[in-house]
Amino acid sequence: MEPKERSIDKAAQKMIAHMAEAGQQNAWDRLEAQSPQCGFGKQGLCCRICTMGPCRISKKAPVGVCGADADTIVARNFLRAVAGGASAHSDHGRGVAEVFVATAKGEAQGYRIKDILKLYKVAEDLGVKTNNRSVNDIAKDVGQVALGEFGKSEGTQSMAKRAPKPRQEIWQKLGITPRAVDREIVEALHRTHMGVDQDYENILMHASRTALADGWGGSMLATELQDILFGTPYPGRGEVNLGVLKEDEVNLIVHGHEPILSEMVVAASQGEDMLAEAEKVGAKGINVAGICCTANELLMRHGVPIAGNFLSQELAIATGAVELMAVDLQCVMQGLAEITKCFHTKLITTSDKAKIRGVEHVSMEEGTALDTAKEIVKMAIDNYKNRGAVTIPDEKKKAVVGFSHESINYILGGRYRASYRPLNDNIINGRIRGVCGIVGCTNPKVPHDYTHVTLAKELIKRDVLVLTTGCATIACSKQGLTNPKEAWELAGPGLREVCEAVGIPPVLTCGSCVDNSRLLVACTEIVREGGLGEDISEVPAAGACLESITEKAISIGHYFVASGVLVVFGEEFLPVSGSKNVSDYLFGGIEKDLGGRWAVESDPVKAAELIIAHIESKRDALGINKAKERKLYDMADRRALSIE
Ligand code: BF8
Ligand code: SF4
Repeated sequence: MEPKERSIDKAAQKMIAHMAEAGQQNAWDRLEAQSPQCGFGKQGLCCRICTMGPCRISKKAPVGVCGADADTIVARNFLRAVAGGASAHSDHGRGVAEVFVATAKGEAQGYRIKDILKLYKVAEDLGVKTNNRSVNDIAKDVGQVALGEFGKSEGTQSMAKRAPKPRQEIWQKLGITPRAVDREIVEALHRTHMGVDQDYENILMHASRTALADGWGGSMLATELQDILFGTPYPGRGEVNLGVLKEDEVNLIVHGHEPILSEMVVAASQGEDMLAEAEKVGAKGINVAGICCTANELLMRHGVPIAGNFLSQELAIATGAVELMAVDLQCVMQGLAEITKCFHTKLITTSDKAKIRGVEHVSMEEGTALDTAKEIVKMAIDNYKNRGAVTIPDEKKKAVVGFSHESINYILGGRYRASYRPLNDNIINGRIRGVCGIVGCTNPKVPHDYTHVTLAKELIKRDVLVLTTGCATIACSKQGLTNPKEAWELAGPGLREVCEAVGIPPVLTCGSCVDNSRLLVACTEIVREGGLGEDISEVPAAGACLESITEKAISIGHYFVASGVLVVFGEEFLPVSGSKNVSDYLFGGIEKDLGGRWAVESDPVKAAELIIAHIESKRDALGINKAKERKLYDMADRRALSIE
């Protein structure tokens, strides 16, 4: 397959060609080696839950050995995927909460509570008293209450109380207000054990509750605590793509998800001592760049450049310019270990939860975080001398990034009247038709970045404001869609007018995948501001991920659906087609219960049509689509108006 068919990103194309010439393998090659892939798995029809199986459902054998039918098996696989995704986000959130508590106690090296205003706000949400108390005392309690949210024995998720009242009532009526995060995940594994829950609707209802525990629990806690600890993002400039790597500096890439590692690496790399060390080896500086969601976290908060998204991780190594790649957890390919063997690049793992066989492990613990980060930076510097030939593609784009709920509020309304009013007003008057979240991964089964970028372009052209997270946000930034001047040209007239007036791009970068919780908060604020319905399901909004890979993406998609939003995935990436009943429920029936639903569409142009039709139908239902043209009165009108 030609590099152009593998990626729309010119930097990626160059590196793919370069790797092919050198006979080096990447994810696209391994996908080819795996083809054809199992058709049962693609449809969700393979069950490996007990050793009477594995069972595969077909016409010849319509039920498994235990009698489980296609509906049960597909629903069970779906729930297990949601539980896997929710566990990843939530364990990340728990990790942050632990560092948060340690910081408040003064036991974490190098960290401090940065956003005190937000600490007060989150304290209120979690029921922590703030009057006459020190910042660290409040933070200690906030961290401990947050930790409790994962495993508490009673009650429901505190953050879920942020949702609009009618939304909370829907969840209560269905009995799916999420309880402790751990409990929902454990129950998901229990229910999907052999011989337990065998009613697909009942299984899917718990999938909704588990996903909600992620969105309004683990992910939201992770985002909020990270903002307090590392700073709430506000708009700033940054650069994105492999061209951010520097020929004459020590390049250190941080890759993964938890900013606990990367924040300290950035801090360590800026120290005078480290810069002096770099000079000693002949480098002009230390260039830290990010890959995947860690990159989003760092760019949003510190303007640290992004080298690429998921499918760029191996390509970055193949430039030969990376002295060290430090990974923590999630979305880290084991293939990295192989490709680093061809270059001088040192790969190190840092999370005790995520080691790679044969790769050096440097354990990152909060008590010694800064020292460990310095050690990592020093390793990168020491490796500079081993660098061989370098091929850095000359591709990078400027981006304006850092759109948290707080910063959107501030930009739209100003410091003294921070509010979503201007956004709501412009949706109501039709300059902006609605809002769409484009989120998630880059899957080698479709051309890298293609669907995210095409969908975003189609939507902004039609005056839909786009909010992005995860690898999708990096894809859009690589094509200039988050650079205001470049992207305004591509926006429809109404959206362009609003964006120019406010000074924002029509595609907003909202952060990493756990930061999808920011989009839940944004939807809630739109409702609270008034004029666009009483519940999230009434807002002209949708979500999409046409290149999804992970269980995390399925959990995210499902918590949006369970919060009342239409979510569109690429067809192959939602493995439920093996059961008509499950598909019918997720694509239709669930809307009656929860107000949101799933849809599948692999073509981004058609997906845009689907999303716009949905947005317009929501506008119709709100009654904001009535033509408001000036009426020219004829004599009959005048007579009707005249008072006799
Ligand atoms: O959490 S978008 S490939 S990097 S899963 Fe992974 Fe998907 Fe990228 Fe971040 Ni999210
Ligand atoms: Fe087969 Fe049932 Fe066991 Fe699944 S649980 S592997 S369908 S026997």
